[in-house]
Amino acid sequence: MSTPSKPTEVEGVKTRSRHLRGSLVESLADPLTGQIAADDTHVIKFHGSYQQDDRDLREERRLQKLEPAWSFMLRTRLPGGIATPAQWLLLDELGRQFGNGTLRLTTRQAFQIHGILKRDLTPTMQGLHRALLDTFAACGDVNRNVMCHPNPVDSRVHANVHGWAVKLSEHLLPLTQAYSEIWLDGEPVVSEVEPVEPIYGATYLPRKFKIAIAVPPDNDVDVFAHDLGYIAVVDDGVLRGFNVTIGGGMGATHGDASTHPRLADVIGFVTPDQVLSIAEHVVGIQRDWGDRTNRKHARLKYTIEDRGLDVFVKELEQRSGIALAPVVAFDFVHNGDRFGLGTGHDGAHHLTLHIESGRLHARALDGLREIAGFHRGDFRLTANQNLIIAGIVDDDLARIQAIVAAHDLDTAGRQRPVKNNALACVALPTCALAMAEAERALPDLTARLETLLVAHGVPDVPFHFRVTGCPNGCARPYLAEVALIGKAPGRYNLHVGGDRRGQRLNRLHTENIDVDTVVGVLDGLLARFVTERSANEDFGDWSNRTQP
Ligand code: SRM
Ligand code: SF4
Repeated sequence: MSTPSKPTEVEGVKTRSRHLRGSLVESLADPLTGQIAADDTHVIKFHGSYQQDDRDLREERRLQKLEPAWSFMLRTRLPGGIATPAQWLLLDELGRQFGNGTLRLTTRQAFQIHGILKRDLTPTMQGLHRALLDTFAACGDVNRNVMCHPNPVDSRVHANVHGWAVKLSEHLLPLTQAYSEIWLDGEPVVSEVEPVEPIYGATYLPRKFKIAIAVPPDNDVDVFAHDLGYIAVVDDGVLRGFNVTIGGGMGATHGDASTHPRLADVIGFVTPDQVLSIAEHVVGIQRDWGDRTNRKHARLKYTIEDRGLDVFVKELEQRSGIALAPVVAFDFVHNGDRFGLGTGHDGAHHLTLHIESGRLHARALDGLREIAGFHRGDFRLTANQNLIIAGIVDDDLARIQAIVAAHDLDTAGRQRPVKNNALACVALPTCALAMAEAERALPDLTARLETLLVAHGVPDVPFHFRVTGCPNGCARPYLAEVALIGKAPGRYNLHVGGDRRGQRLNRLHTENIDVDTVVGVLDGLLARFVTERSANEDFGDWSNRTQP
């Protein structure tokens, strides 16, 4: 007789954590080490931070018998990725003062500050709070940052849709006071009676949970990669409601066939007043049905596969009391960003800047700080690690453009069809899970692939290229036309065959190859592509059609 599986260790940590407090206060106060207690490394994720060590220095410090170079990454909760100039200035200041001097724009429209020492975590959190920013629930087994198409074109629709991203984020925020207690005022807000978490319960979710809202024809948020998605249905500038998607996810583990990326299913249409209830009950079902015995099998996508989509949807309708209406037809044309200057329906200007891998170094930060000093609109992070300076008034346009040019802020290049659409996850040196380089390898990789395009006479053919340092999928690589997925130092799995709308998963083409071999294999594929492609056929479509 098989014994029932036990809950994972992390479930125990959550149970013991007293609603996400753990022993963080004691860990932060311990001056003898730069790290925190083992249990707290799980608890602190719910507060938006990861303990990391600089992997470039790991071996050297081991030889010197020093503890690893511990530091913390902080990730903001920023629904829809919108920051005011005041918030920008503060993020810039905190990144320079307490971080490693860079800011990182993520694939989920958040800011990350890397390299914060333990003793600087509290002042950084308090600094963010001064700008009305927080990092609560940006990580951990809860609903994360809610993504939303930044829609620089139609501000009426954007304001409405973005409002739903904010409401979803607030509605699904844990109720524990642990965050303000630990980071903000130090006063235990709750001592005798533990707060009740009506949505999450005492052990929160089995695993992370992600929501995105797309506004067709743009699928820049890659809505099918999320646990829960909403596809806006807009008629003549008016938001009618949303098609609902469930069960998307990217993460996989090399050599474990039971793990895999999955595209979400579109299950029906809801009106705006039903949005929060649907989210709450999808989360509730996952809380009750999700696998708490195996974290690799704990995402909603596996719950749906194990129970069956129909069973899940029936349960959702029953719990929410909402009968989903039939799916409304929708059409996505693109999951990238459109660079350069655009003008919205209200006449405001929006400048979309390409930021390679979302990493802002000193020079770019200097330029953006100058702009934030007088800009009267806002800053919008895209799901493709890029930045929109949005809502520029006529009077400021020339000045902003001059600063952008002076600081080489827009790295979108002419004749850079691979670079412009590429994504790379952070990977080394901060990511503990990286098996290969990603962000640091990207410039060389895109340049080599573009050289190939030129050699084959198709220099203008864009292909969506994504690189990750491991199979967890942080740059949503399984949706790219061409992807490299880290296997070992300098070695990758090559995937081909995704589309440019984020609606098809690519497939493994060649396993465990070095970069020279990657270039060689793509050289061969491009040679065939240029002769075999049908009129205007994309590389992803061609490779999906022709490659096994
Ligand atoms: Fe991610 C873990 C970075 C978006 C799937 N991700 C990590 C960690 C925290 C590593 C760790 O657990 O120790 C990475 C921190 C690296 C660093 O030093 O900053 C990390 N993930 C990122 C970011 C910064 C990548 C980027 O270059 O922008 C993205 C931050 C998003 C944010 O602002 O919240 C990021 N991660 C994603 C996405 C894309 C998305 O959500 O649209 C995915 C795939 C979608 C999904 O969740 O299915 C993703 N990250 C993962 C996974 C695999 C989860 C799974 O279901 O198996 C892990 C590993 C884990 O959770 O155990 C992971
Ligand atoms: Fe780290 Fe892997 Fe995510 Fe890249 S894909 S950031 S290597 S966990």
